[in-house]
Parts: sequence; C-alpha cells; structure tokens
Amino acid sequence: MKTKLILATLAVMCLLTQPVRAENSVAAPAAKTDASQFDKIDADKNGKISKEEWLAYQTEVFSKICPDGDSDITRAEWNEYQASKGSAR
Ligand SMILES: [Ca+2]
Ligand SMILES: [Ca+2]
Repeated sequence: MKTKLILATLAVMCLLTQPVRAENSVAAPAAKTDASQFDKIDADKNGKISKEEWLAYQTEVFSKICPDGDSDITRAEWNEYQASKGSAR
C-alpha cells in the first residue's frame, strides 16, 4: 500500500515538472540569439568584441534610431524605433 502511494506521488511529481521543462526549452533559443548578436558585433571574428567594434555597433544602432542624422534622438524617434522593434518580433 505504501509503495503504491509513493509511486502515485512520483507520477504526480513527474507530471508537475513537465511545464518547467517546456519553459526551459523556450529559453534556449534566446541564448542562441545572444550568441549570434555577439558574432554580428565581432566584425573581425576573433572571438572578442573590441571597443572599436562595440562603438561601431552602437553607432549603427544610433543611426537606426535617428534616421534624420541630426545627432539627437528625439522621444518621437525613440518611440518609433521601439515600436518597429516590437513589430519585428
Ligand atoms: Ca573582434
Ligand atoms: Ca534625430
């Protein structure tokens, strides 16, 4: 009798852990995305992001947020960029 109770408890515990495993598998692609972003920033592909590579990347991002090229990001430009990022996902 006691063995059946233990087996039933283990079965319930296995069922309860299933959703946690599903969430973990969802997190894996996000880590992969970060790695591909690293590769994108690492322009010379030496496995390190130099300050120059980082600043070049940030300059590229700045240009995307500020398409009029006036060296200032207005709140409207920021909001438009954020909205475009949201729609791209
Ligand atoms: Ca590099
Ligand atoms: Ca601007």
